Amino acid sequence: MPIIPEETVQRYQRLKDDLNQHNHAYYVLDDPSIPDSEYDRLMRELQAIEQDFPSLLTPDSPSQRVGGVALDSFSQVVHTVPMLSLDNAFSDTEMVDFDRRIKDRINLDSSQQMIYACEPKLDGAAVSVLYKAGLLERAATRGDGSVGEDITANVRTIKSIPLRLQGENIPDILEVRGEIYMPKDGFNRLNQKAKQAGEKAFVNPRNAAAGSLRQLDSKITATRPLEMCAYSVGQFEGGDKPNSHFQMLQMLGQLGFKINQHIKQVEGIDDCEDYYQHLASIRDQLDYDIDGIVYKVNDFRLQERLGFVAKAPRWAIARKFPAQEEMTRLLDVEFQVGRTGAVTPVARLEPVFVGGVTVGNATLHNADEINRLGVCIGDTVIVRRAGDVIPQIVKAVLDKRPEGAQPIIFPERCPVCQSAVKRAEGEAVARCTGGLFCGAQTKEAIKHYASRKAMDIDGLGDKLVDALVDNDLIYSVADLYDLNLEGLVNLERMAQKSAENLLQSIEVSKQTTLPKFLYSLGIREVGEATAQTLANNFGTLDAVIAASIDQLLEIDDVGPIVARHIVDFFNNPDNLPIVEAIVAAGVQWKDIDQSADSLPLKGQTWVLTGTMETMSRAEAKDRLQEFGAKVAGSVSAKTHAVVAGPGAGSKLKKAQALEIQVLSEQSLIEFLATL
Ligand code: D41
Repeated sequence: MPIIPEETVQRYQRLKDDLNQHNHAYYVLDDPSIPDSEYDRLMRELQAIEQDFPSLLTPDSPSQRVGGVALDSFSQVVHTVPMLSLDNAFSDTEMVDFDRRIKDRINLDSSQQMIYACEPKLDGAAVSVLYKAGLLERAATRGDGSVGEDITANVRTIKSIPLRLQGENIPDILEVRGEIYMPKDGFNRLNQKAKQAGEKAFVNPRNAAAGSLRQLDSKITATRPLEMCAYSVGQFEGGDKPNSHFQMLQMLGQLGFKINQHIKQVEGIDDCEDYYQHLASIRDQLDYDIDGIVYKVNDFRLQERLGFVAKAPRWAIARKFPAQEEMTRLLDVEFQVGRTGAVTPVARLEPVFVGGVTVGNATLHNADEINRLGVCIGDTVIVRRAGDVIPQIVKAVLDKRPEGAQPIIFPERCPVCQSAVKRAEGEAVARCTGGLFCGAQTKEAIKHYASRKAMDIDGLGDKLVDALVDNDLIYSVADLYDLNLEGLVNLERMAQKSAENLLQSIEVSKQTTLPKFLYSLGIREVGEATAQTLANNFGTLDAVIAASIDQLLEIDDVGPIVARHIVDFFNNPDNLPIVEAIVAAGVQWKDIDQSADSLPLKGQTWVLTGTMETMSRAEAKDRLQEFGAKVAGSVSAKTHAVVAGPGAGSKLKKAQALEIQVLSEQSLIEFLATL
C-alpha cells in the first residue's frame, strides 16, 4: 500500500467536509454558498485524490452520490420499529371527532386545547434511513410497514439526504423517516426529456419518485431530481431525545436533514382548520405535490399514552385535500381551430369533480399526444386538474376499455372552413391552411386584437366577436372601425347603451403604443416581448414592415423562424391593406426614439422572480422594457440583473451561483427613477 502523505490525508478530509457542507447549503437550505464552478473544481480535486489513493475512499464521500454497480434484486429489511400508517379524515367533522377522541382519552376537559404539530402531507414514497455513529448505514422503503426493501444505494444518490450527520448531539443510532418526492419542476423537465427521446412519460411526480427508487441501477436514480423531507424518527439510541415532535424536527434539521418550511405548532382544532385553509390556498404555488395535511399530537408523552390501533397511531391523522386526479369517461373529441390555424383536439368528458371543480373538457394537445396516450373514444381515463391549468388526460385505463371503443381520427380537413389541415416537418401542431378565409381563424384574430394586452377594446368579448362575424358585420379587424349604431343594435341581445359603449371603447383604444399594436396583429411567434423588441429596434411601423430577414436577424432574440413569420406576414397580400385601413381609421401611437439615452438598458436582459409588493410584475416588466431591456423568464450567464421579491426560489439561487447582481423591488424602483 502506498504511503499517503499526511497533508494529502488532511486535504482529503477537508475537501470531504467542505463539499458536504456546500451540498447541504445548496440542497437542504436552498442557499448556495459557492458558485457551481467552484463546487465542480473541489469535486474534481477530491476525485483525483481518490483515484491516486483508493484506500482513502469512504462511503460518506460526496463523490459516491453518482451511483454504483447495478443490483440483481433488492434484499428485504425488517423494520425494528414498525412504520405505522395514517388514518384519513375527509371533512371538518371528522377532524372535530379526532380532536374529541384524543381529549377524552387523556381526560382534557372540552375548554382545554390540545397542541398539534401541522405539516403538509407530501405526495411521494415513505422511507426509513438508518444512521450508526453518524454514518448513513441503510435505507429502506416502507413496504407493508413491517418489511421493506433495501434501497441504500439509491438513497445515497439523493443530495438532500446527509451521508454523515452534522453538528453536536449525534445519537449512536438514529433512524429517520421521511417522504422522498420529486419537485414539480424536476418532474416536468424529466418528462420533457422522456417525450423528446420518444420514451414513456411518468403519470405524476409520485409515480416518478417511487419508480426512481425502484431502480436496480443506482446510476439511473442519480439522474432523477429526488428530495427527502424528514417527518419522524424510528430507532433512537444513545443521545438526548427531545420531548416533542416539533422539537424533534428542529433537531433533524440541525443534523442536516431537509425539514418542510411550513411545519407549525398550533393550539386547538380551530387553528388546525385555519392551517388547512391556508395550505389549500397556496397548494398550487408549492414546488411539490401535497395531498393533504398531517396533524400530530405534539407531546411525545401524550403520544405514548394514546398509543395506536391496528397499524395507525391514535395521535395522528391525515386531512385529505380534494383529489387532483379522478377517473371518468371520454365521450367524444372535438377539434378546435385557433388564431394561427392550429387544430387542437379537445376531449369531452363525462363531468367529474376533480381538483375542487367539475370538469367536462380536457385538452389532448395534438396528434402525438393522442398516440402517446393510446386513448379511444369510450375509454375510461384519468383526468388531472392541478391549480388553474387546463385539465389534462394523463392516462387511458386499458383494462376498462369497452367493446367498440372508437379510435380518435385526426381530421384532414378544417372542421370550420374545410381547407386542408397540414402539419409542417418537425412540428407537433397541425394547422388549417385556410388563413383569413377560415371563419375560426378570423374570429380568433379579432379576439386577440381586442384583448387586454393588445388593443384593449373594452366590452368586445369573445361572444360578441363571434356574433359580429357570424352576422357578417365584420370580416377583419379593420372592419371594427366601420361599425355603426344601426348595425350593432340589430344584433340579438345588443342594447342601445351597450352599442354606444362599444363604439366609445373602440374610439378610446385608437390611442395605443407601437409595441401593443405590433403584438395585436397576431403575427405568429410575436408575443409581447418580441413586439417590444421590434418596436425598440425599428422605432416605426414602416421600418418593421420594410425590414428584411437579415435586418431582423441582427436583433437579439429574433431567430430565423420568427423573422420568417414577420416577413411572411407583411408580404401576405391580405394583410397590408388591413394594416393600412387600421391606420387610416385613426389608430395611432408615438414612434420610438432610437437615440441611445432614451434606451439606457438596451442590450440588457433582466429577470423578475418572487412577489412584487409595490408595483405589479407586469408594471415592472413594462418599465424595464420601455428603457430597452429585455425581460426573460429564466436566468443564464447572459442575464444582466435579477429582481427578487419574497418567495423567490431557484432563479434567485441560480443568480447567486452565477454571481449575477440581485436587486430588491425597492432598489429597482430607485434605479428606474435615476434613468
Ligand atoms: O408528508 C408525509 N407524507 C407524511 C407521512 C408526514 N408528513 N408525516 C407522516 N407521519 C406518519 C406517522 C404519524 C405515522 C409518523 C407520514 C406517515 N406517517 C406515513 N407515510 C406513509 C405512511 C405513513
